[in-house]
Amino acid sequence: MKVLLITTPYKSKAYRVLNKRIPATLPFLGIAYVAAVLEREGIPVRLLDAWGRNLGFEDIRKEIAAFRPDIIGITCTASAFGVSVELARKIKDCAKDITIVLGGPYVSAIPEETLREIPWVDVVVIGEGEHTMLELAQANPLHAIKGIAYRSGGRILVNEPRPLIYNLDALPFPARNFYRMADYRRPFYEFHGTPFASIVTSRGCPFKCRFCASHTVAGREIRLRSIPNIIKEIDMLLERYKVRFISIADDAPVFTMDEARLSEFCRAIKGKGFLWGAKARADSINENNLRMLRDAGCRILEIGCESGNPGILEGWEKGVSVTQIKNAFRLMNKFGINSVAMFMLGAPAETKETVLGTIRFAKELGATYCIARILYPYPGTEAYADLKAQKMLHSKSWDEIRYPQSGDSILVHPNSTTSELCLPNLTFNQLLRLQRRMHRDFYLNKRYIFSTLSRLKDWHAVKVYGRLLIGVVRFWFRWGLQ
Ligand code: B12
Ligand code: SF4
Repeated sequence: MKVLLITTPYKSKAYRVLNKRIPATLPFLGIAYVAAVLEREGIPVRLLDAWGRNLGFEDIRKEIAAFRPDIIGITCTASAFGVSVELARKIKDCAKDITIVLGGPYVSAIPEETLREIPWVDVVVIGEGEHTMLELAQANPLHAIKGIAYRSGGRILVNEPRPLIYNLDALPFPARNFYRMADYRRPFYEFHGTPFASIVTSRGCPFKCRFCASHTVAGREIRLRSIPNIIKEIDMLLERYKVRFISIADDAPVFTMDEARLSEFCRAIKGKGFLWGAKARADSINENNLRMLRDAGCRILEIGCESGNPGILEGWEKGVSVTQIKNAFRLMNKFGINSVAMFMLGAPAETKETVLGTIRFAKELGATYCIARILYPYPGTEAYADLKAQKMLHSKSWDEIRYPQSGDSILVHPNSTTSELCLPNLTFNQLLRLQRRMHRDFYLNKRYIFSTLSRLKDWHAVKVYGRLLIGVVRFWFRWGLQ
């Protein structure tokens, strides 16, 4: 059977405009892994990167008419869900015979509900999709395919789970040949315009942060690729795509916590001449691994700080303290590694005072960038279950949670977060205002501006940073302040 895979396009004009100034961030590797396995097994497959290429339905329709697939698979994260569903409906309207398959973290957590609510979707793939999609494409009987939910005789059936993929080295590299890799450029100004790519070196995270949905696909068991296998992919990226910056997209803890593996990795890439970044937990940062990272070309680390309030941090059960966070940023500054401090506002116990405390905390860290998001209670997470149980999600919010309207990044488009998150001490609009205040206070203060200016070493950097700044300010004024 012929398979067309699609990454979900943006919906709102606002994001498309912003996207012209700030290029697409990271390509979707999950669906590209699915495409790679199908390709290897001889299934006729195409992957249309509607997200990265900013495509609309008309472009997608043309691709369908040209390729005439039997199955269309669409990837689904929470923020893109509404758009994926709408796209699926439009496809079904013009081609009833095509089997529509949804996959990805969001639908993996709610497969039955997805099929119940959305009659034009035929199959939901639960969890890792490579082998499940292959069996669908090989036309195996549905009842025999592990890891799917599907319709049969007016009923919705959920098959037994598909076991996790343990031998990650046995997978082909993601089918980046379907992406216009040149369109993916590093947005941060230090590496702005640098051809870049992302890789995943492991799957699964053993931690149990209550807000995190990673486990809905990857589970809680760490599975590692071998270093030689990773190096082979990196060499290919350097040669074929002339990549100069690599983002390691693994879940935070795995990459920096296993020091022996990290050291093997750092030794293996020395001299290859590319720069890279990764995510890390604050409790995994120490002088020893920062030295290794810096010497091996690591230039930026993303740290999930979540909150500057010890009680809130504890409530998320992240297992990281404010002291460890402060220490991590102090050390990253000492070793000259750029940092992104990621925060999440809107814990059940959040008050105006706790957010203001978090803002002060963020400013003290001396991070290179700060990103504050508002909690999105993803189905499948403890946060979702807790908020539901405590009636902090309005009853009608179920719809909104399943159909967030913007289809864009929650980070920059506040309307894509459910407006039904209903905390005892803060209204949703108050949270939005505090989120804006956090960004404003972090970036528009003398200390930050001075330290940023001192890092602008050439005219190119000034131009790039200026354009980026104008783009963001315009965006916030036109769309962010509704
Ligand atoms: C890199 C990354 C990004 C990148 C790339 C996006 C991407 N989807 O790959 C960028 C920076 C763009 C990004 C953005 C966002 N992300 Co993100 N991201 C990740 C991260 C860290 C790794 C993704 C990855 O490559 N995983 C490895 C691959 C192998 O797994 P996978 O992508 O899940 O794909 C497998 C299955 O899901 C399935 N599958 C996926 N698509 C399809 C399609 C079909 C048809 C089939 C059959 C199967 C299938 O098969 C794949 C192979 O096994 C994950 C965390 C994680 N561990 O997954 C979060 C994660 C996916 N992101 C998340 C979120 C929330 C976002 C944002 C909304 C953040 C924001 N506030 O802006 C945006 C949404 C963007 C969008 N339009 O969808 C959540 C999703 C939660 C949810 N329930 O939806 C995750 C799980 C993190 C978390 N803390 O919970 N993200
Ligand atoms: S937030 Fe990070 S450390 Fe916590 S469970 Fe998710 S991936 Fe693991």
